Amino acid sequence: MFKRGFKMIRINKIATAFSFMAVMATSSASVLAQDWKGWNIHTSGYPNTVAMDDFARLVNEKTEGRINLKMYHGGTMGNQTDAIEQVRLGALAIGNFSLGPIGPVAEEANVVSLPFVFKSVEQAFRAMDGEAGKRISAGLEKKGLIALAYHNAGARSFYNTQKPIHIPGDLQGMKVRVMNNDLYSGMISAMGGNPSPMAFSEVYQALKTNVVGGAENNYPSYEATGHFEVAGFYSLSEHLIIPECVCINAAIFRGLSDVDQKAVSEAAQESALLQRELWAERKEASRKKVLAAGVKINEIADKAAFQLAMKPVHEGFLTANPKLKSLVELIKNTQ
Ligand code: GTR
Repeated sequence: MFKRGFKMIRINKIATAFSFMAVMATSSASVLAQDWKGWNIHTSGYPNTVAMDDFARLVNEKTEGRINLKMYHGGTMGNQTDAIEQVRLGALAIGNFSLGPIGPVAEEANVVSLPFVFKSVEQAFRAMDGEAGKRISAGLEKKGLIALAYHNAGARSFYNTQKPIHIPGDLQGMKVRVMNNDLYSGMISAMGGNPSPMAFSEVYQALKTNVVGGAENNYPSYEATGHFEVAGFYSLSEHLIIPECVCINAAIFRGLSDVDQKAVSEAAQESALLQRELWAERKEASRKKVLAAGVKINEIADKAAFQLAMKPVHEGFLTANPKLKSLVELIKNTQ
């Protein structure tokens, strides 16, 4: 009796020990495993979409399953301005954002939204990979966002439903959709147009129903959204070169172990290389597709006239943000 009782106690103890271990295993797994949500505005097949899916796969692989990132593409988790706030708050962990709509919340990032501040896409990346990029990333971090990597979004040009644009005056009286950032509204006003800030998802209908007469974007976005079907004049002003970031909520990133921080950073860097490769291909494919669809593309012989028209925009910005002067100079002086 005594012996059996003793055995029972031992069995019970062992069983308790096992269930304790099981609980520990599950709870430590749930402490370690994190489920992240990621935001992306673009649809299937777009360079950023492919690269962000690759990023999610690499994050999972490199953290050995400790982090699962689920990407929500096509802006299904809300418009970009709202999504930036969601990532800053940590409701979404990651966003693939244009620095354009981030500018109003992180002043250093806003310098890239000064029209013609970069000389070319190549020079923009040299600046972003150097000291200027560091200062912009530090500015983002102060606002709760860590830029893990930068994507290429080429150069943006004007397109509209009516005519080729050759000189700034051609935009006189035209209602032009812009992203949410006062610099872009100022840019259109300085050319005599009427700026209309609007979410990306609304632009197709707005062009189709003549709510706006024009908009501006790079070739891949102009093509992927179908805007070329309803606005058939694309004029190569290349007035804005806006890098895009793979941005993570700063607190979430800082909460990771050193090993996982490294894994997530590497995943972003690697997938950004893929994005830049795919970008080059897509830019050409999109150009060909819109041409074949009958879009009238025109070069702009005198870009200096557009640059001159942007002088008050630059001056107004620097008067309001004198401490950003050195960053603007740093960008302009990048070879
Ligand atoms: C695209 C960019 C998007 C979004 C969009 C827009 O080129 O990749 O993030 O900013 O332009 O015009 O709203």
